[in-house]
Amino acid sequence: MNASPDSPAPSSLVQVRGACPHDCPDTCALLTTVEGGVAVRVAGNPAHRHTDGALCTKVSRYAERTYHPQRLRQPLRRTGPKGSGQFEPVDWDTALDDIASHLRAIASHDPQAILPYSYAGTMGQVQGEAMAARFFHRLGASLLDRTICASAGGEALVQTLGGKVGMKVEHFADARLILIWGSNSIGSNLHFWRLAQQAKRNGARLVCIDPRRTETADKCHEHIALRPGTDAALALALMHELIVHDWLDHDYIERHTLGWNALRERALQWPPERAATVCGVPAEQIVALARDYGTTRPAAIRLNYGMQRVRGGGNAVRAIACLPALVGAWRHPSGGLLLSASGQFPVRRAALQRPDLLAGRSPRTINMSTIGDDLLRPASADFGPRIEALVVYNSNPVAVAPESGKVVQGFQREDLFTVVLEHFQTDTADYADYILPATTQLEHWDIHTSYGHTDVLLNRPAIEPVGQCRSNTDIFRALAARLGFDDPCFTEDDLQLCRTAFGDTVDFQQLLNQGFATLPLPAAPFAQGGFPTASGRCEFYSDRLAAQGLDGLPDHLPNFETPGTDPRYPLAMISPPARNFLNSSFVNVSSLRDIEGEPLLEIHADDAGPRGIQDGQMVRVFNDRGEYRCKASVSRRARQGVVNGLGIWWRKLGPDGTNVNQLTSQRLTDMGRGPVFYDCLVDVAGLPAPT
Ligand SMILES: Nc1nc2c(c(=O)[nH]1)N[C@H]1C(S)=C(S)[C@@H](COP(=O)(O)OP(=O)(O)OC[C@H]3O[C@@H](n4cnc5c(=O)[nH]c(N)nc54)[C@H](O)[C@@H]3O)O[C@H]1N2
Ligand SMILES: Nc1nc2c(c(=O)[nH]1)N[C@H]1C(S)=C(S)[C@@H](COP(=O)(O)OP(=O)(O)OC[C@H]3O[C@@H](n4cnc5c(=O)[nH]c(N)nc54)[C@H](O)[C@@H]3O)O[C@H]1N2
Ligand SMILES: [Mo]
Repeated sequence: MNASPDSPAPSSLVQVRGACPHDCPDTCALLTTVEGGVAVRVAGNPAHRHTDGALCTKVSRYAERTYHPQRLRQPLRRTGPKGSGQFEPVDWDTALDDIASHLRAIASHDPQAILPYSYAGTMGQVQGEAMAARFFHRLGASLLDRTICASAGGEALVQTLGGKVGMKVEHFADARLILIWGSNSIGSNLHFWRLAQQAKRNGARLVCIDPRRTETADKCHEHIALRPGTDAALALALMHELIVHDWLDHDYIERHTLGWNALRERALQWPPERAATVCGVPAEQIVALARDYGTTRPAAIRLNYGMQRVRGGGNAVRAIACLPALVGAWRHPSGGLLLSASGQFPVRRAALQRPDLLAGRSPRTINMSTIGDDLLRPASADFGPRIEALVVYNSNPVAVAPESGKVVQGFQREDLFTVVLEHFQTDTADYADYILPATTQLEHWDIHTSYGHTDVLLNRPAIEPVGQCRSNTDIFRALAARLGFDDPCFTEDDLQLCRTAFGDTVDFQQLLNQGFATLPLPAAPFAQGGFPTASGRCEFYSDRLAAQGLDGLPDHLPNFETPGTDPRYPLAMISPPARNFLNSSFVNVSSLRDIEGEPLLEIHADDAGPRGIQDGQMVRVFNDRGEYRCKASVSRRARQGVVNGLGIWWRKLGPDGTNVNQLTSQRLTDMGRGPVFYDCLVDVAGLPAPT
């Protein structure tokens, strides 16, 4: 069976090149084996250097997910009360006609009462915000501020380096020191971890900076288990040591940075002993890390998003992003920092999303991270109209948005008209008036950027849509036709949209032939400075932040909810993802759920002991926002004073119909208006064993 990619073989066995659609820095190249029209195997494409033929456990189960017995196969209309999950099948015309007439009626008085709600269920440029954005722009619907994941760190990076730019990931393999900062690479960035291991084999030292003793921390030479939300204090103390020991690259600082004197003054206020108290780690560990960082060349930082989900998340990312310039690490291809590479891709967003269809209207913007409060808000001069209709695609807000008690209350409103485009009847779909069955990545075209490498990937459909499923684009085209939107852009097909995404900047023929194309980028992007900031320098001090009334220099901002400030809730809770789930995706795939077992709260023996909590006991985790029940794991993965509520379970698959977001708050980060999932105080109590 020697099938060649994309071409039928005699046995009707074909291999189709694709791209993993999931929200993960790795964006793998896929090779799907199709036999008689059925996808029998989804594997990594060995021809793609970064994927190297290997997939994570989750996505190697993508065929199981695609043909899952509970996959939605036809449109459904609600028959029971909101949230009851009772639906009846209807045909597409009935569903689309009725949805169009509801939207038309609302738009006739104020289209801003309609809100799209989407995130990165697929990261595709086409099935994400292309036809959907055109549709909502033409309608004049409210705009959505897509903040739920990365906006604090993203904004911080823009304010410091000038964009979501940084090291090329492949060069990590040649670094001598790698700080893995706020990331569980083995769980969430596996293909980077491969490079880090290569570096380790070549003698590099790996340091993991994370409150949780993750699988990644286990495999690094050192683990710095700081308290959540204290990363800026650590970074400032590292700067203090770089200054007092003169481990600085004065020439680089002089030529390529802005605000050095001011930053120097700030950092000198952070001796290691002060940071040690804030971070809850020994001062000697900070001093030793500073020595390593100041004296090892090349030194690379793999920053990720885990550390920005707190009040001061933007400031923390800014403080860390200053470090490579101080030691001149950028001079070397294997020195510097990588948080996100997404700013490197020349995506033609305006051509895809067509904001010109707003035709001079400027609708209000709703922040997706405060959807709980916003659904409950009445009309007012400040807020504008009450939200009357919600169209959800590529997201599961009832499970993933903070303070789910409020989110559920909002979705429960009988006067809210909700449409959900989905693969499965998720927690969110339970609250829909209509559920529309959507295609998966095996069934549609798409084109992909990445935030962890710098290749463009094309995804070809491998199989026909399952059941009556239709792609997101197709559904929005059909709604546009019903609403009489006659701009020719509403009839473009998905392959045209794939071509539009990059225009001439990427060789589309190469994408068709090979499935991926590498962006031509320099090896050491800032070796000679040239940061994409207004000043062309790495901006330690930011005029733009100062003009917004913020501190122009990075500083440590304590969490909103700092342990010790409320005696009722002495424990800090973070809620990073369980390794075998992808946010709330895959929770319903049995083979993966079986590995995770059940919702867990990791707790340190010193915190479990006084509460009488035994390993494996059911516990109640609670604060003023709510209560969540799960199983305690008395574990060395938790540091003292911090509990880890692994996410993100479907509420309805948890023991009490809630998940960890029942406890998280809707407060926002210092920059980027992002959520503060890991800035959350709780207490925990054991529950009696069921008799
Ligand atoms: N398997 C798997 N992979 C995923 C995902 C998933 O759900 N599952 N999600 C994907 C998505 S949407 C994203 S955005 C990326 C995220 O990618 P990462 O940001 O790398 O996410 P995590 O691996 O969860 O790493 C976050 C780590 O930060 C730690 N952390 C929490 N608070 C702090 C803090 O205050 N300071 C520091 N230094 N560390 C802290 C957590 O314990 C956790 O280990 O991963 C993607 N990949
Ligand atoms: N407590 C806590 N909460 C968190 C986080 C945390 O660490 N802790 N992490 C946060 C982060 S980083 C993120 S990114 C968000 C993630 O939030 P979401 O982006 O909502 O991610 P998922 O939960 O994976 O839900 C995506 C949904 O999109 C659907 N989908 C996938 N592809 C398609 C498609 O082609 N068409 C349609 N119509 N649907 C599709 C999937 O079936 C899935 O149900 O959650 C955030 N919430
Ligand atoms: Mo995310």
